[in-house]
Amino acid sequence: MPVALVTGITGQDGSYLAEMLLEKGYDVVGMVRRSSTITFDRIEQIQDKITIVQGDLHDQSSLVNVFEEYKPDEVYNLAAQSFVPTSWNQPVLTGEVTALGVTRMLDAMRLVRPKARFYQASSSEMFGKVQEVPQSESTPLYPRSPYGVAKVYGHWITINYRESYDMFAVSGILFNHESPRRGLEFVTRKITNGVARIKLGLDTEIGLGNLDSRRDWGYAKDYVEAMWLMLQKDSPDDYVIGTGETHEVREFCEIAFSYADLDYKEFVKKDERFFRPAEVDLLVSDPSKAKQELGWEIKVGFKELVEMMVQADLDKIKQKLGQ
Ligand code: NAP
Ligand code: F7E
Repeated sequence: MPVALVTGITGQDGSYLAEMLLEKGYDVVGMVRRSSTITFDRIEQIQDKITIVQGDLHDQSSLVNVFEEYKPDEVYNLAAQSFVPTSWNQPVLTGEVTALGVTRMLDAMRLVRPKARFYQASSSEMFGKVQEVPQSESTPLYPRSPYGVAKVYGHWITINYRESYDMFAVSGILFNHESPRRGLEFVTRKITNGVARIKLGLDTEIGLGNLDSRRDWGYAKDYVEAMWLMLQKDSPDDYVIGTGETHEVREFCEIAFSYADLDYKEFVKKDERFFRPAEVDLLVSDPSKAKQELGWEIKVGFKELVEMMVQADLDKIKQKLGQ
């Protein structure tokens, strides 16, 4: 059985990717960092089917050890400090993990498993102040946060290792993708969880920042399929992955609240704390290369995604309340 190493397996994408790889017959090795409390909520259901190994993107020797011990055929580098606002408060940590962490992974692979295939989780945040609409693989990069800057580094070091050492190393430039497993601080899950809490009488409002910004939101489960497809190609290349549609945060609110028969205008309050020092106003992908070369397309559309997330939060909270 081929062996896949997944960093960031406890995160949203890592959990969906691991499930998909198990279905495809891989031995899945998930790298987790040590913490005083276990953060395995998203992988509870597959814990006995995967191998969990400790390692940290800060620590080179831990990465080399993982490569030596498990000899992966495919490596999915999903671990990162991934929350944009935190990147202004912790810019150096963000650079260490989200930028230099990629080099540590690539270098461990170069030394131990140079023939393995490497996937880097690049991001539409690299387009930032967009230079072109829609954004494709050739759109110039203009990041607007320390997170975006760190991802640009990770993106280019992946290309550099491919070109310098002839390694099979690729980047997926993924636009925002969400799910019921999304972290609670990201705007989509903050809204859907808030709607469920308001509907069930636990809260009376949600404080949000910029409702005007526009994002290209898709379903995370569709996006992990694209990661795998990129590593099955004959030759390595980078791909934009998104829906090709863009929606305002306000529109997300409208659909989420109306699914619960509520009017968002009554419950969404402006909160200055959630505005950013520099904003990414508009993201919209051109995923035509992925469609043509990978045969990849979304299965879940925007409205279905929003409603799925609200319903999942309603179910989760009702279960907790014993309803
Ligand atoms: P996520 O839910 O925030 O997961 C991040 C993962 O990284 C977690 O498993 C976390 O572990 C791990 N991690 C953080 N610091 C680490 C370190 N120093 N060493 C080892 N592991 C560490 O992120 P996601 O939404 O699944 O995204 C996956 C990747 O895709 C990230 O690189 C993200 O930047 C990128 N991306 C995401 C999107 C999106 O819309 N979701 C779009 C484009 C790119 P803990 O559980 O211990 O915190
Ligand atoms: O913000 C606005 C905020 O934090 C989306 C990460 O996965 O996708 C994600 O980054 C928009 C922004 O995601 C609130 O100003 C308004 O314009 O959900 P978000 P993000 O910053 O787009 C990219 C592709 C990644 O790579 C990242 O890892 O929503 N917004 N009010 C708010 N955002 C938050 N978080 N909270 C608010 O209250």
